[in-house]
Amino acid sequence: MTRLTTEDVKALSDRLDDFEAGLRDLTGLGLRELAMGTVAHPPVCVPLYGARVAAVPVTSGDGVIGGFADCVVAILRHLGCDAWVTAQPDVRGIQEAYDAATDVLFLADDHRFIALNTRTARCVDDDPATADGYVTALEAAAGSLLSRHVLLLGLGPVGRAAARRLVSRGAAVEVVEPDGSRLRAALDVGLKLQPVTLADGLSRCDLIFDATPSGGFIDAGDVSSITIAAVPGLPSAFTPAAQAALGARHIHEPLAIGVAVMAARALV
Ligand code: 2YC
Ligand code: MG
Repeated sequence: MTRLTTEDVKALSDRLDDFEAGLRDLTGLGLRELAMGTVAHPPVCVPLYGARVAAVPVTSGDGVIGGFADCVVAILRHLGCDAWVTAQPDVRGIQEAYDAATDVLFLADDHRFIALNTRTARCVDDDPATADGYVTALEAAAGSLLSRHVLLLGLGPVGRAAARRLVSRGAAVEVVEPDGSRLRAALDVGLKLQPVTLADGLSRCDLIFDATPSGGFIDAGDVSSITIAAVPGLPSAFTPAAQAALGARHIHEPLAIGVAVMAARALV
């Protein structure tokens, strides 16, 4: 999992509206609709408006990322939640949130980013939420994934969740994963995936899902006017030239889609 920087989260807080406008142009969905369309098919109405949600800073490990909890709250308020950052971090912050009759807590350490519903005791993890949300965006942009070839890059926690979701949405998934043990693990659990080389995959697939922590290895010459890329991976696999060629068809940001799906999944 790539550790976000203060620059990453600040940039997102500043461009949340622009990102959502581009997403809506490409997919017809705003963050709320995308989140609801991810937690249920057909989409259900989730009580996001006015939900009391607290982001609790966590100081363990590499410590607090400046602006991280504020960015989570900015996304939640964008969804209509009554959200705030607790004054205290860690356990004091959790206690503060409970004393304030909070519905959902968001907190992250170096290993996990979760949302906890204080009433239903539901615990939602960021990795599958991010993966599923980006598959929803790719499907909405493409119209359908039924029998469409999708090139999946990476079988880490987000990539594995995306593989499950892509297969469940009817896609023919071609995968690039240099780590043989990760590839075998995915195939052993019966996931219908076609291992390919990057070159073969790029030559056959117009739909690409980047779930890798590595960046800048797909250039403008590898994409076309019909390529659509869902890129939760940080940094993006696409070079700046490729990103420019893709424009809004390069769906990429560090937190918004994951947090939106986590909130909907925690409150549904
Ligand atoms: O500010 C804080 O509370 C820190 N403890 C937060 C650490 C988050 C570490 N994880 C990441 O940077 C992200 C995840 C949110 C998703 C991918 N990497
Ligand atoms: Mg990447």
